This record gives sequence, C-alpha cells and structure tokens, in this order.
Amino acid sequence: MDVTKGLEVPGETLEAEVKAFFDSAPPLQNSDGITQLLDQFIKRNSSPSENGKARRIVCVTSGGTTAPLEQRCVRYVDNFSSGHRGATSTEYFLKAGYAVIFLNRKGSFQPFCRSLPDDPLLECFKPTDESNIQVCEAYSEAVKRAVVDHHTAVTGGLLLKLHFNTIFEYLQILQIIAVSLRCIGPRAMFYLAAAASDYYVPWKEMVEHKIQSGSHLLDVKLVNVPKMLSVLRNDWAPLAFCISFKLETDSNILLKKATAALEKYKMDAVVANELSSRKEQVVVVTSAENVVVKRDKSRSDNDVENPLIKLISEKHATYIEHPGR
Ligand code: PAZ
Repeated sequence: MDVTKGLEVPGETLEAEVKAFFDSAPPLQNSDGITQLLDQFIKRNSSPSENGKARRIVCVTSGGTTAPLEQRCVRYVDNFSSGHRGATSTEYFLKAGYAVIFLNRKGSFQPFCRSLPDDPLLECFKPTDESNIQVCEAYSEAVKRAVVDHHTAVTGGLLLKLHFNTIFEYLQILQIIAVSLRCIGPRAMFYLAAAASDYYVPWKEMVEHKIQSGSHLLDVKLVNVPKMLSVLRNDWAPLAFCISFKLETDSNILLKKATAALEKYKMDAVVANELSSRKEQVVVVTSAENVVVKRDKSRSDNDVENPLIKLISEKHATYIEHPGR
C-alpha cells in the first residue's frame, strides 16, 4: 500500500481541501433527522435547570473512524480505538450536570457498560426454561445499574447518541452538531476523543467494486484528511470550548506535539496520552500550564476520566465567565 504520508498538495488552501472533502463525500443518510434531533435536544437543555442556569452541553466524540477503500465497501483502514475514553467520559460529564451528545463509532464501547462483561447479552442472562430468561446472579446489580442509569439519561433528555462508521460520516455529523450548537455560544464544549483517520481515499478516486486480489502489489493512494479542528474553531462553532486529544506511542514527542496542536488549532486544552498508559494517566496541556492527571486507585470510581472531567469542567466554567481567548 502506498501511503502518501505527509504529502503537501502545493497551492491547495485548507478551505479548498475542506470543500473538496465535503463535496466529494457520499451524502449523509438522514441528515435532516439528525438536525431535528439536535435542535430538540439543544432546545430542551437550554431552559434553566434546577440551579436556575441553562445546562452546559458537551459533544463527546468516541471510537475510531474507518477510511473505506471501495465505494461498495468490503475493505477499509481502521484504528485501535475502543471508545472506552469517550464512553467513560460521557458518564462523568453527565454526573457533572452536562447534557451530552455522544458521537460514537457504531459497535464501540458505550456509556454505563463498564461493569458488564464483553458479551453482556449472552453472559449476563441465562434461560430458566424454553421460553424465559433471567439475569445471572453475579451480574444482577451491574445490569440493573447500567439499564437504569442509561434509561434515566436518555429519557431525561440528557444523552443523545449519534453513530458513525466512516471518516465521511464522522465529519459530516460533527459539522451538523457544531453548527447546531453555535446558538449556545460558550456553553457548548467539544471533547474530541475519537481517533479520526488522518488519511483517506477521496470518494471520487475510490474504485466502486471490491478490489480484486491477484496482483502482487496493492497500490492505493491515501491523502491527508483536511485539518477540521481549525474549521471547527474558526467557522463552525467559534465560541465553543474546545478540547482535542493527542495520542502518541513515543512519550518523548508527546508533549511537544500536544503543545503544537494547542497553538496551531487554538484549542482551549489538548489532552495528551500515550497508548500504553492512556487508562492510567493523561496530561492536560493549556497555554497556562501542563497538568498531569492520574487515576486514583484508592477510589471505587477510579477511572482517570473522573479527575479529568472535574478539571475540564472547572476550566469550562471559568471560560463561560470570561469567554475571550
Ligand atoms: O478509545 P480508547 O479508549 O481505546 O482510546 C482513547 C484515545 C487514545 C483514542 C483518545 O484518548 C485519544 O487520544 N484520541 C485522539 C487520538 C488521536 O491522536 O488522533
């Protein structure tokens, strides 16, 4: 596979790249339905809550995007992301009083499922006779908690789940969300934990049918996905509080890359994490300071996302008071 890594297209502006990306993307299924759901969700969460203030709304992105290699897709480029970070963060955002738009990869880790086994339906239930099933004793508390908490969040209008598979769907839906959230200004937050593809095959250059095997070399050209963080920050939702993530496997370059992203894309914070230790610790990089956030092993709710969301939520509250950058 010929990956044209880092190839700059001379003379192409970001604006032109972004336009080309969206113009050539396959039309998003049900975009009107998504816009309608978002408008209802935002309206509902914009009237004053118990404390007399309107709720803050966060868009949490989660899981990895695919980059298809064929229009009638059989094969695609994928990545490692399980969606654990986004799903767990969603739970802590809800606890902190946020309404959450959870934009997640279909089939990835979901909120409230942390205490359940990998295959919850088949492992948590057992047949009692030919036509009835019941929850296994060992999982009864965990299943009850998960079902009740999920139901409460969704029916209470505090959790809206939207799904993507491809990089096209992800960016199309992210754009709709951002433009819809523009009306609530600094009360909106983007918490971009999804591992979005850096490279993709433009739709028009993609073969329609399944690539045939047989030749020794598969030559597929992937091009850089336009840097949508700039577009989100400058055009789609300029007043929103923006948190992006930076993942590296080499800890020696992690903070340098996170700081560069903070400055280049004018993020409010970049959460830096290393692949192998990402569930243990992260570093929140801002223009003022770098804060190391660690999992507190002495607590029952000992995920690193617990202190992380506390810190981010405090920074967001300060930003709402003084929205200038
Ligand atoms: O999804 P997960 O829990 O397995 O991993 C989370 C993560 C490492 C994808 C996330 O914390 C992150 O860094 N997202 C951005 C990745 C990037 O640099 O594109």
